[in-house]
Amino acid sequence: MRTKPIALAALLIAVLALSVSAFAAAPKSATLVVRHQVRGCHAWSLNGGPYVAHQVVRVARGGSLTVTNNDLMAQELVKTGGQAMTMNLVRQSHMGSMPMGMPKGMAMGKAGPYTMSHMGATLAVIFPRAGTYRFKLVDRGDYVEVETKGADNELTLNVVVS
Ligand SMILES: [Cu+2]
Repeated sequence: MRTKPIALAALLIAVLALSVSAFAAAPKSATLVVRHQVRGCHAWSLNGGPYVAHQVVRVARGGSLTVTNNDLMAQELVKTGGQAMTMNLVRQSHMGSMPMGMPKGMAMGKAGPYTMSHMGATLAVIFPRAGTYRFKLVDRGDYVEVETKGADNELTLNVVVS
């Protein structure tokens, strides 16, 4: 049987679609930066984008997300859904020599070992499995008294790993 031109066209479209999806593969890494602001106290930016309260991040399986805390308070990234992944504090060396001492409101009993507890503290999260992961950022206490306007933002994050 002779292949009809329409079938060839469909095949061509399928091949094109495949190559397009290959180009659109999830990136190997992403970067979030947390900053302090008067309204809402804090917000975060994905890969240099706008500062907002909720972020959706896409990374490839085995990829990593780096979170840097430039807020005026300690912050802890807490997982609220999804499979196991690994966290590592990659910049926490100022911990012992932090001039302002431990954050005033920081409850060490509550704060986990991966709390980013100084300005510039950076956390690396690695996602070995595909799926959707949910996180929230939990305020673990100000380094100094901070005045803000309005209710504090609740920072939330979905990471889609494919
Ligand atoms: Cu803040």
